[in-house]
Amino acid sequence: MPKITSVKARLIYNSRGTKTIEVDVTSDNKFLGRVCAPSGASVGKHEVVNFPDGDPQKSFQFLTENSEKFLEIDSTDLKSIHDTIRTLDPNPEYSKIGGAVAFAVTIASLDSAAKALGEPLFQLISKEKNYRFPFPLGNILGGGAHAGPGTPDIQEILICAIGAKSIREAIETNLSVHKELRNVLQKEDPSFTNGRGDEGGWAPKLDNEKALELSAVACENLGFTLGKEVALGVDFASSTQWSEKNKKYRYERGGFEKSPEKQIEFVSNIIEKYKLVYAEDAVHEEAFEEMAELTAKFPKVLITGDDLIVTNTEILKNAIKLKACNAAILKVNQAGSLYDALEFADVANSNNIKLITSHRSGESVDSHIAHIAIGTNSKMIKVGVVGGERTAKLNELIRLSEHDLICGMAQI
Ligand code: 2PG
Ligand code: MG
Repeated sequence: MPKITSVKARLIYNSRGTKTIEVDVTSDNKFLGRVCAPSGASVGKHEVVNFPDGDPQKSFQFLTENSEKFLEIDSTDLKSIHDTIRTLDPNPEYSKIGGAVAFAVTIASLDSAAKALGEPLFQLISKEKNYRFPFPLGNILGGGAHAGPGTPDIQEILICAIGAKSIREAIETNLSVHKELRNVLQKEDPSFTNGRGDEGGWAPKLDNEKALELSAVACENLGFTLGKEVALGVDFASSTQWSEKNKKYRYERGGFEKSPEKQIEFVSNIIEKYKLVYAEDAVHEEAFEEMAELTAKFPKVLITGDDLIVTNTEILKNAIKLKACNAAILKVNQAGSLYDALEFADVANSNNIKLITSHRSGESVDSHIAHIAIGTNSKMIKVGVVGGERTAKLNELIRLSEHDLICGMAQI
């Protein structure tokens, strides 16, 4: 079995130009696994700590001082690597070492192991040996915490080529809708600058309703029927709007407020009108009962928890008990280590909760989440449509289509 012979950290920059940590794990002095930690802008309250006191330098220093603790560990042995991190930092929130380090060290170790064994990473991650491609779920229009003033309050309008028969067709369809949406936006507003949000979705000066309407027009212009070849999804990221003090959702850009009951009505109308296949964080991160109401009302829509569940196994178990969602986002860095995230995936998969492996808004050109999505049996991969750090993941999926181990698209 391959043995870890070195662990080295460095500080580099993510797609937002913010400092982050990259970790190199080498096995047998020659097999390099390299992983850069991503970071979110709309961060869930119960996510682990990304960096101690928000400072990447502290993570860098801590890992550099303790790097020899990982030497000689079998790099395929995710549990031992996780346990070593846990010995260094037993805090559930990874507040000493930083979740970013737990993320990078565990994935880089497996990446290095995959190279040593000559096997793709997804195979090392997977328990079942039944591989399928997740449907790419791509941000075509951004607002909220991912774009500037004048853009919609809703964080993301997403496209998913639900009728695609291959991963390439799914990617090309998403690209065509993203492109057509630019034409539609330019027609609507000739002064539109083609500006884009953090994840590559267009960032026009539009209200929520108009943004959804024009996204639907782009699909229709290409001859697609919503709900057939393609479907729209929305990440409402509702915690951004929620005011705990006023017990209301405040849509500052739209200039209106909604009570929790009205929020359900607002979201339900959007789901029905635009035939959404996917609705993420439609209510705020602690509104499990309201999520349960939506899950019961829309059994065919992926009612998804992101900030609500934060890739936390205990929170997921509670959500399952309350029937608060039928789908969950998997972001490894919300949980910390890959070991934590795979434990989460197991619970989700054995309870019929559909997984959506996701990027963060601050990303690197790493493509490991393509493997993590396949290895965790995710039905979708939320990854953006354009932008180097987004296409890196999509292009890896295309490379993986050369493997005859993966049999077709997932069943949503
Ligand atoms: C989200 C993510 C990714 P962030 O809210 O789902 O789209 O955004 O990484 O900013 O949390
Ligand atoms: Mg989200």
